[in-house]
Amino acid sequence: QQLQIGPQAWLLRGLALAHEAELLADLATVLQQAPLRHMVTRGGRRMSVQTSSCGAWGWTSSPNGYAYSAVDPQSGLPWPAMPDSMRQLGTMAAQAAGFAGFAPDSCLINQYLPESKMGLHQDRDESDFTQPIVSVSLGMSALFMWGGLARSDKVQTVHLHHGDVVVWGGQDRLRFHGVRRLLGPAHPQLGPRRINLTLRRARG
Ligand code: MD5
Ligand code: FE
Repeated sequence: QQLQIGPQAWLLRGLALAHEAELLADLATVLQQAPLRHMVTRGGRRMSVQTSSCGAWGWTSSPNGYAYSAVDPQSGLPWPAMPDSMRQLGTMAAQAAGFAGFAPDSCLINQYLPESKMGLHQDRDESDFTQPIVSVSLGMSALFMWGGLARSDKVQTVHLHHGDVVVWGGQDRLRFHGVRRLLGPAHPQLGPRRINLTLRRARG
């Protein structure tokens, strides 16, 4: 099932379900090498979401600002390689939404617990806004906020469930968005949490 949520944004319901077992196994391997941690925002506040990354570039946040880094600042080591399961799902989902040739070089992993949320923001730390972003939801459902190009624009709410994939690019690439809260029961496999994989082209 495909739902168009903007001129160049698509919600691909359940697209990740066929790859669930491999995604979850690969995720566990990545998180053993680069554990989830609370980063601190530019404003000095601890994020309620826990994050890690894999791929050539990982998104980092600190009071010095937001940046893509080739190394995990916590270990000093390169981020774990991006598993094929994540890379291929990103390329395939982008293709299905009309963005052929998407080759992600970064996968941000966000873990939400029932009390976590993510305020309204734009993703603008990447070097090329013509590249789309692919988001994969796993675990508990979430109430997602989907706004416009100005922070004050009206916000739509979208429910995201385990296995849903969202692709947004083109004129929708810089929309404000966030996660208001988690919804419903704990997930049978993942428990009382939600994991979001955000596949991006960070550089070049
Ligand atoms: C998440 N993550 O669920 C969210 C949403 C982030 C982040 O926003 O920067 O780590 S992934 C989001 C998403 C879905 C659909 C549209 C848009 C973003 N968007 O218009 O930007 O952890
Ligand atoms: Fe975002």
